[in-house]
Amino acid sequence: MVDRNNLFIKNALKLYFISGTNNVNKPLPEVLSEAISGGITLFQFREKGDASLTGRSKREMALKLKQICQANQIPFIINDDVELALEIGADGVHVGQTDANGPFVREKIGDNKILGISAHTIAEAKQAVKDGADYIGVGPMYPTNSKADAEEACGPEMISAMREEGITIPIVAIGGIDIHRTRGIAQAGADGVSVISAIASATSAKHAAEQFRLELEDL
Ligand code: TZP
Ligand code: MG
Repeated sequence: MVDRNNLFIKNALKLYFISGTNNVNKPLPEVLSEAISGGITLFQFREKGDASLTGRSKREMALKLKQICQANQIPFIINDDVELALEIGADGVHVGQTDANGPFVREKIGDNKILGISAHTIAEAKQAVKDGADYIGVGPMYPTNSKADAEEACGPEMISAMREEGITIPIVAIGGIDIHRTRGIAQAGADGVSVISAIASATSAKHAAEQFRLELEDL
């Protein structure tokens, strides 16, 4: 069972690493372990694109990644695949606007798993809150090459606008985030940053994660 109170989630969102096997240049379990030793606070397995794993090989990879997260007390979230999350006992599921809807996912996963929902607009954010999201992922903040069908970049202003509109649930920013963009995003009202390439494509995932943690330290 995972703690779903706001404070726990907000802390876990601080440095949220997302990756699939297509985002890395060496075995994903290795990159995940390095990123954990550098200080990531949450991990999402997001297996997308050409030649991505499916079926049994996807399940085996997910299990391996879950075990690494569990051994290090890092919550483990699966993108989109509710069945897989239930099957292997992940800590939560993240869905986008074109995936299964929030209430359906909440019904399936029950009250003991984290539900994350992507939101690009204030209306989507308000709906996500109603739909039982534990946190929302807001973006893309900046242009990104890591998502084929990404919406137009909205910038950290979208997060400040959501906060002004009374959205108080945990928010993590996503999309084109590097270390230099982290401070402005936190100042706009995000609880943390989520990144794919800044950690997955770094020469050292550990060093990249450490740099983010240093930047986030006093925020
Ligand atoms: N959703 C919005 S942008 C994005 C996702 C999954 C990709 C983020 O990847 P990167 O490499 O950190 O820009
Ligand atoms: Mg999706």
